[in-house]
Amino acid sequence: MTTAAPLSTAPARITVPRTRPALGDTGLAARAAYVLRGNDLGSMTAAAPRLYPHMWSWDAAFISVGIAQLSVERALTELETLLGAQWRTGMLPHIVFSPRSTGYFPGPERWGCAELAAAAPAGTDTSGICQPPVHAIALMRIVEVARRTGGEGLRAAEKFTDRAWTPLMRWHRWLVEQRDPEGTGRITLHHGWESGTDNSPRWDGPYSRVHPGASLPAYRRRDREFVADPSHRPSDGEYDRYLWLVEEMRRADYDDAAVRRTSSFAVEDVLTSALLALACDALADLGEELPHRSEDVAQLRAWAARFRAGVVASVAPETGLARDRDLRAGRWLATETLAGFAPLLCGGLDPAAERRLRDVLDSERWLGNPGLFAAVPPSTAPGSDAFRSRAYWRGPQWPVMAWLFGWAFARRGWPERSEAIRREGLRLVGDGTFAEYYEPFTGEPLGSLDQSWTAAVTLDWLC
Ligand code: 9WN
Repeated sequence: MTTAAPLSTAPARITVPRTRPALGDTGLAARAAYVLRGNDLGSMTAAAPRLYPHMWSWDAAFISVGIAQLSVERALTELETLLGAQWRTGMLPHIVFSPRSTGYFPGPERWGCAELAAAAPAGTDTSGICQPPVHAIALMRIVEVARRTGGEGLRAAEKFTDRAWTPLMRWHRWLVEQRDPEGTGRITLHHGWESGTDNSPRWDGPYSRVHPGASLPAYRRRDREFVADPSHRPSDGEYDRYLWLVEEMRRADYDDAAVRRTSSFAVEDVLTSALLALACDALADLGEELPHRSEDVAQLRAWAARFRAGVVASVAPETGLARDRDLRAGRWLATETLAGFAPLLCGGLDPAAERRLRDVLDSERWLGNPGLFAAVPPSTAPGSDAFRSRAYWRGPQWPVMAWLFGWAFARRGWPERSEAIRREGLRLVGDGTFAEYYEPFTGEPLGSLDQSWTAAVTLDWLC
C-alpha cells in the first residue's frame, strides 16, 4: 500500500423529519434490561452483540452504571473485569478480548500485545491503547445507586471502592505521567480510537499527516458486515491510518516512551483531559470519607486542577470553544465538535467565558437548532462544513455522550440543564432500538443496534 486513500468524503444528505414510534418508559426500561442481559458474556458485557463482541474500556464504565440499576454486584463485576486487565504500567486497555467471541478486527493477533508488550497482563488478551478515563465517574454513580438501594449491594460497593482504589489511582497516574509528561494539563493521544470519537473531524488534520507505509500488512475489515449502510462507518482511508498507527506501536513494542517518540499521531485531546479532571474529582470525593486515602485525595485534587487549567488554556478567543492540539504539526485544531464544550464539563472558565460558551451550546448552531429530533448535542455542529448527518462521529448524536453531558451538568450545579438533556435523551432512544448513534434530524437509529451503553444510559435516565 503506497498511497493512502482519502479521508471520508461522504456527501451530506438532505433528510426529511418524520415521526417515529416510541415505547413508554416501562417498556423502554424492560427492553434496556433485556438488551444488557442478552449482551452479558458472564463477567463482561459485549459492547454490542455482533459489531463489538468484547469489552471496551469506556463502554464498560457506562454499561456498569446501567447494570447498577439491575444489580450493584454485577455492575461491580464489570469494572472488576476491566481492572483485571490493567497493564503493569497502569494503563487500562481499550479492549479486553473475550475468549468466547471472535469476529472483531483488529483482534488480539493483529495487536500482538501478548508477544510484544512487556507490560501487558498475563493470560488476558487486550488491545495496546487506552480510552477516556470515565471509570471513577461510573464508580461514583454506582455507589450513589447502592446508597439508595442499601443492603448487600451497598456493602459490596464499599468493599469494591477500597479494592479498586489503587488500580484507579495507578490508571490516573499513568495518564498524567505517560500522556502529559510536559505538564501541559492536556492528555496526548497516539490513536484516534483512544479518544472514543474515532473519526471525528477533530482528527482530520492529524490523520492527514499519517502516511500508511508500503509495509502495512494486508487486512480485511469486519465492521461493515454488521452495519446496514457502510457509509455510516469510517472510510477505508481512515482504516488504513488506524491500522498503520497500530503497526507503529507494534514496532515500538508498546513501550510508552518509544510510542511518544515514534508515533506519527500525537494530539492533545481536550475532552479526555476534561474527563480526567472530572474523574480525579469523583475519585477524590469517594476518598474524602476514607481517612487513610487523604494523601491520594490531595494528589487527585491537584491533578483535577491541572487538567481543568489545561482545558481552559485551550479555548479559542474567537469562538469560546476548547481546542485539541496537534503536537506533530505544532498547531491548535479549531473544529466544531462536542469536545469544544469540554470546559462546561470540567469547569474552570471565568463566569463571562462560561456564560458565552453556554450561549453557544444553546444557540441555533447546536441545541437550539429547530430541526433537531431531540435537543442533545450532535457529535459535530450541524452547520459546520465537516458535518455528515449519518457518518459516525461526524454528526450523529450518541446517547452516551448526552448522558455524560447531563451527568456533568448536574455536577456543575445546573439541574435544569441536566434534566433537559435527560428528557431529550429519552426522546432520542424512545424507539427502543438502542442504536449506537442517531441521525440528528429524523432520530433514525444508525450503526449497531442493541448497543449496551445506549441501553445502560437509558436505564440510568429512567431510574
Ligand atoms: C474502535 C465500542 C467502541 C466505542 C467507541 C466507538 C467504536 C471502535 C470501532 O466502538 O470504536 O474502538 O471499531 O469503531 O467509536 O467510542 O468505545 O462501542
